[in-house]
Amino acid sequence: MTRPVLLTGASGALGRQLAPALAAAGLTLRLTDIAPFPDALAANASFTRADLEDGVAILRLAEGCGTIVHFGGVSVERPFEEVLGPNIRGLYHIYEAARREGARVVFASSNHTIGFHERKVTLDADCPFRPDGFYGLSKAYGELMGRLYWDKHGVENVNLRIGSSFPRPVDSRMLSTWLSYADLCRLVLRCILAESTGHAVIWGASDNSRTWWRRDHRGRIGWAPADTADVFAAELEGKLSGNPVSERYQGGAFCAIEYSRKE
Ligand code: 15L
Repeated sequence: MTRPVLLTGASGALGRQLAPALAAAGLTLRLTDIAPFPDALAANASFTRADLEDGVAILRLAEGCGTIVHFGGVSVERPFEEVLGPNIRGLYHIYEAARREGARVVFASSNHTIGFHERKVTLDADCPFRPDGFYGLSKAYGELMGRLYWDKHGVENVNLRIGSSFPRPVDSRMLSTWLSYADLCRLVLRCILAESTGHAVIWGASDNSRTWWRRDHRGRIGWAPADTADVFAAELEGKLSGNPVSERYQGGAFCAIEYSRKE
């Protein structure tokens, strides 16, 4: 039988999609977040409020779990000091808990780990990191933490380099980066159920023909996206940001935040 799954960030936009989907798949869920869980709880789910910076609380929550689906922490660009606690120290608590329990980690990484690659290039998942801010840097650290814990302790981890997961794409960039909620939920379920993963990196995007991303480790978990942003192309193709820095790089508007490079 599958051991319980701990889902952090359960009260966030993506956590609220994942909680009912994973519960409906029959998994026993422990949900946690620093904010209250706003939705009805499934019979096979419980919720505990906790701060990722509280290592003892995280260890307790992870007891007996086979997977930690880590969607908690800061999810947009913020000043360094705000990112530090949840995304750096908090991530260490997640990995220490996974090590103790022999659990797999499914990590919500982000396209902002590679945001300063230009849009004209197509990337494989083993491309160099080019973070576009402190948030993207913290996600790159998270992926490298996974690398370390797999190499040193055999802690399996799947790092989902999520593009833009929203109800629908809203601009031309998202014709390349959109991940539908349904594809996200199927992806995370496969990450939990897959026989073995090692340290894996997977682009979190639907089947978008305008994609900037190519090879990754999805073959290990048996996932392929079913949705596509292409059906929104006629409506969104001309919907540009108007900012040349945003339009040049894959990370879009995050690249333009406090951008001060001259050439
Ligand atoms: C992310 O990592 C953010 O969490 C999300 O809010 C979006 O900004 C997304 O990236 C994106 O790049 O569209």
